[in-house]
Formats: sequence, C-alpha cells, structure tokens
Amino acid sequence: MSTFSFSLAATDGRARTGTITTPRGEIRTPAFMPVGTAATVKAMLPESVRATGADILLGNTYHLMLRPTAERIDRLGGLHRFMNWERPILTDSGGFQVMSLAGLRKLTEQGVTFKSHIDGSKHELTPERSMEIQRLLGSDIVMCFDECPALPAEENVVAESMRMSMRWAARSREAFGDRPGHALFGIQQGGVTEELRGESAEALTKIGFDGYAVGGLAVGEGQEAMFGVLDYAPEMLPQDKPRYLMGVGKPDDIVGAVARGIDMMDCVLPSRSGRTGQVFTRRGVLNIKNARHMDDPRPLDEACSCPACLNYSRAYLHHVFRSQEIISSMLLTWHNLHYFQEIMEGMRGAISAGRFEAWQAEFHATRAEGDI
Ligand code: PRF
Ligand code: ZN
Repeated sequence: MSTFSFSLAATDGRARTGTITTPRGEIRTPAFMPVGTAATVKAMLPESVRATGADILLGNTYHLMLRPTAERIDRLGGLHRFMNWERPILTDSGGFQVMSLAGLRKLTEQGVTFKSHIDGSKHELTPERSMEIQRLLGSDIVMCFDECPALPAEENVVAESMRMSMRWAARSREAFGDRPGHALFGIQQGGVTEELRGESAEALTKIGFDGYAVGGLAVGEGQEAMFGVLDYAPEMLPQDKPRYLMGVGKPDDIVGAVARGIDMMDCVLPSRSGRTGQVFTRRGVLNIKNARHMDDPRPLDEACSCPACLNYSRAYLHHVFRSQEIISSMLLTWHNLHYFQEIMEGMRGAISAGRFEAWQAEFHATRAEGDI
C-alpha cells in the first residue's frame, strides 16, 4: 500500500534535496507550492500550473469552508476532482487566514469564532473542526490548527500564543487520527525568540508529525530577522521529516530559506503579482505597466521558455495589461510561476551536484546586473 514518506537524496551545507512520496504522486524538494486558495490558481488551468513544474498546490480551509463549503466539495468527490488537480494538495488549517481576513474575531482556548469576510455570517474553527474540514476536502497534507501573532509582539504574548498552538497541535493530532496516505504537519511558532522556538519544536516532536512547518515568520519582522530565526529553527526539527516555511516569499527569501534547511514553501506572490503587473525575472523585478515597455519588442526574459516569453513582446504584454485584458493575468502569472519553479529546479540540481554555494552566487550576481 502506498503511504506518505520523505527521503533525502543529497545535502549541501544545510540545504537539502529529496522526494516526498504520496499516493497522488511525488513532490520534489525543495518544492514551491502555488496557492490555489479558492480551488483555483487564479488565471491558470491546472494543466498549465503543472506545465510550470508544480508537483503540489496549496488550498485554504478558511476560504473553502465559507464557499462552496467543505461538505459540498465532499459530496462532489473531493477537492482534487472538484478543481481538476489530481496531484497532491496541502491545505492550510484556517487560523492564520481568519486572523488576516475575517471580520470580528473571538479567540479562546476552544478555538476561534469569526464573521465571514464574504457575507458576515458567523462561523467557528477549532482544531477538531479544521481537521474535519481538511478531511472532507481530501487534503493530502493537512496542517495543524494554530495561531500566528503578528510581529512585533511582546515576548510573553508570543509565548502564550505559542503554548496554545502547541495544545491545539496535540488536539489536531488526536482529531486527525490514523489516515494512511495522508500526512499531518505540525507548525512551530515562537516568534523571533530562540528559546520559544526550541520549546515549540520540542512540544511538536514529542507529539510526532509527518512533517514540520516553521510558522509565524514573514509577518512583519523583515528578511534579516526572518533569516536570523531560520539560522537555528529548522535544525530544531527532525532531520528525517520535511520542513515547510509557510507563506514565503520573494525569490531571494526562498533561496535563503533553502540554504538554511527548508524543503517546502508557498506564496501568493508569483500568482498575485501576475495580476498586478509585477514580473519576476532572473535580472530582478519589472512592472509591465511602466510606459518604458510600450515599444519594446523584447520578451520579458530572453532566457525564459514560458509561453509569455516565447510568443509575446513586452509591448504586447504592456498593451494587454493597460487594456485590462484577461490574457494579461494569464500570461504574467504563467511566467512568474514558471520562473519560481525554475529557481526550485535550479536549486535541486545544484544541491544534488554539491554546487549550491556557486549557484547562489550566480543567482545574486545575475540579479545585481540591473537593466531589466
Ligand atoms: N500558520 C499557518 N499558516 C500560515 C502561517 C502560520 O504561521 C504563516 C506565517 N507566515 C503563513 N501561513 N497556519
Ligand atoms: Zn517567461
């Protein structure tokens, strides 16, 4: 019977490359997970997302429980069939999205009650309900229900929040039960305090999970502070399980995280930016809205093999963006996702070959050249 497993193929410094095996397919790590919040990676067909090189998508408990509801998705055969993505799906547990999106929230030991950002209706999420929703969705990698305080925050506030998340992690583990082929990941919290990160890692390891996320980062602390935490936090977690940095990030955040021992990441940045005209390239960021692209016959990136770069000029992409044509979101999202996956592919190859340091030097040098 196929179950969930992780095997490391090579390490280079603290960076790792390997494979997560699930009944729905393999996930090559380090992995970037495009965000498919509302059962779609916006502006992309699932087969196009796959063509960019994605092995796994992220879905959201919070959005799907409100609309179209987990029960409806279950009746329709689960999230994979519903959205026509047969490969692995990781779902976030909802608490983080409640805190950033919902109206009027009340947090207790039991869980959180909140009002929907869509219609103001009242809902409750607890560790038990989050596990039930993620099971109804058919998620392959289920995340523990946690709380993530915005930074900066007082250390005792961060400590109490982390300890509650650890009690919720134990309840999540209990409610998840034993589901062969499906994984449950714990989420480390503890802000930017090393002792709290250590306490959290110890609590999670004691409970025992199939993988471990580093949560509570990229919430206002800045890259330097985030890297400061990543200098010690991943090593507090079990070597033989995948480590997932939640909600990160820009290309240089991703590279820095992998250099510090992270195996998986997700971020809305490539897809959201695709809809706002922000384009990520090897040479840095450009905004297609800028008038300087109006007469430019060149592609976004001469070295990119995505459909936007193979077949369209910057002038065309500028035109369709300015005209608010739907193809603008489609092409720019495709390019951004392709570029993020190309970074992951490059890192996997470099780690395998034991030349990750040289790869990083080239990554940073190319971006410093300017003139994009
Ligand atoms: N917890 C959960 N989801 C998250 C985060 C977290 O801490 C973050 C923090 N960057 C993003 N998404 N459950
Ligand atoms: Zn491209």
